[in-house]
Amino acid sequence: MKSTLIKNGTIVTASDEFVGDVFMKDGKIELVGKNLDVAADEVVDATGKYVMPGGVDQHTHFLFKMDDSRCVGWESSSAAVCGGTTTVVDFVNQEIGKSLKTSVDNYVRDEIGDQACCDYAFHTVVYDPTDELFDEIKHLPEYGITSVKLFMAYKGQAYHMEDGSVLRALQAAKEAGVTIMVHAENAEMIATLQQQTMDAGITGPYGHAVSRPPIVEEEAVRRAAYLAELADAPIYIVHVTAKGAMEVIRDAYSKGVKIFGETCTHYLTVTTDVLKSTSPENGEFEGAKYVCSPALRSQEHLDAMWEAVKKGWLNAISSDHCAFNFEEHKKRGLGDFRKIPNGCAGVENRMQMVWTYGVETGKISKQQFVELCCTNPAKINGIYPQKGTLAPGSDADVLIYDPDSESVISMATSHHKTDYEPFEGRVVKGHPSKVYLRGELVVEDSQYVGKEGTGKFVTSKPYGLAYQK
Ligand code: DUC
Ligand code: ZN
Ligand code: ZN
Repeated sequence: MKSTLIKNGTIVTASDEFVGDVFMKDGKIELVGKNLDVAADEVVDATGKYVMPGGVDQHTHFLFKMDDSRCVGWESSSAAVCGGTTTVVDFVNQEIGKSLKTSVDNYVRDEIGDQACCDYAFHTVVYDPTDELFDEIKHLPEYGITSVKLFMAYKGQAYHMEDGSVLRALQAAKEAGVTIMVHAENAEMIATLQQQTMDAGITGPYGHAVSRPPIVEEEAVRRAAYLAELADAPIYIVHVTAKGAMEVIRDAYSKGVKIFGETCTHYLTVTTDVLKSTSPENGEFEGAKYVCSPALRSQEHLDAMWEAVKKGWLNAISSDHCAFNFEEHKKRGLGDFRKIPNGCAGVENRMQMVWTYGVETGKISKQQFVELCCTNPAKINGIYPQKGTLAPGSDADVLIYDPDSESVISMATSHHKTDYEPFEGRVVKGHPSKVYLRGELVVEDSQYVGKEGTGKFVTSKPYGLAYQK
């Protein structure tokens, strides 16, 4: 395999920033330093650009089903690398009646096949909480998988889990260094509020936010913290959106509970108002484009999320990419917001959005950007330092980011393969000038130039960051 020397870029890691060079060979980073004097097959001038680790997005659903809708799958995985994300940690849903291992094997064969454009690790999602399942959790690291997600939300869906299942999962997981993740919203409160919201005549997309106020998240996060304390096991709260929920995590952690959490791009950059948006073609149903769970919040909560990522109270930013289409999927909820499938595309936009609205505005430093979007997600999922950093021996996953350009997010240029873009019209500063995946150039000027199927499975190791309190 060929060698590449990236010269004179501003190298940014979670702890460093300097003008220097990166030398990569045979898919690995060999040297990072100043004025490297080494022969390479190719020399790339990165003057004026930032050279960073490829992004790690620890929260994507390239397969998610809600009622009869299923989101766009791996055929759109070039979107990840085009946005600077070289590794995703994707959710594999347990097939009812089957083991996690079989579910993963089927997923790799039937859903990924030879389509992966980015590398991938997995979390498994519990659908069938049997004795065998809890036993299998202890063996997951043998398959290179070290995290399991349970949904506390979604009453009536197969994946909704009771507290007892969360507790049993925590108890099993800690025996093997597996990290339990939860989608924390109170399912009972939501179901009741949904009915009341419908009865009050609020049937459109805004009803989604009305029936999922911040307190339903705060309550479930508090319960999750108690469950983790009871099990004396780490717990990771995915997609934190609400100020109160974040404060529960912050305060429980400082009390000694091993509780951690992430937030997502949209919970930092989009307010709940969009659920009320209208358009000539879709009328008040336009807001369905922004239905995701938890619901989008007011500016006060967005500000709290920025403070939390800056201060380290939340330690990662993910996309929660779950790419439902508008015409085929979202429209199933016309007249009843409960039937709008929850989720939006976003894997392509995460790094540009966080850079623009976080780094460019001074809310977070460049080092924090790398920490939140690359390094911490790799550490949480046991794939660091193979992924998430620029260091000798790491995979040569490199993002060369040109900070000077300005562009507008638009469906016309997106790789999500959806029929709308949730961040449509947002102006972003900078773009991926080049992206390397294990030393191979896969993106040039935000365009995919790689070969589908080059993405590979990454083995996660147990006892990730959540165990290292
Ligand atoms: N929330 C979403 O918005 N989409 C996927 C699943 C979830 O919990
Ligand atoms: Zn979720
Ligand atoms: Zn999700």
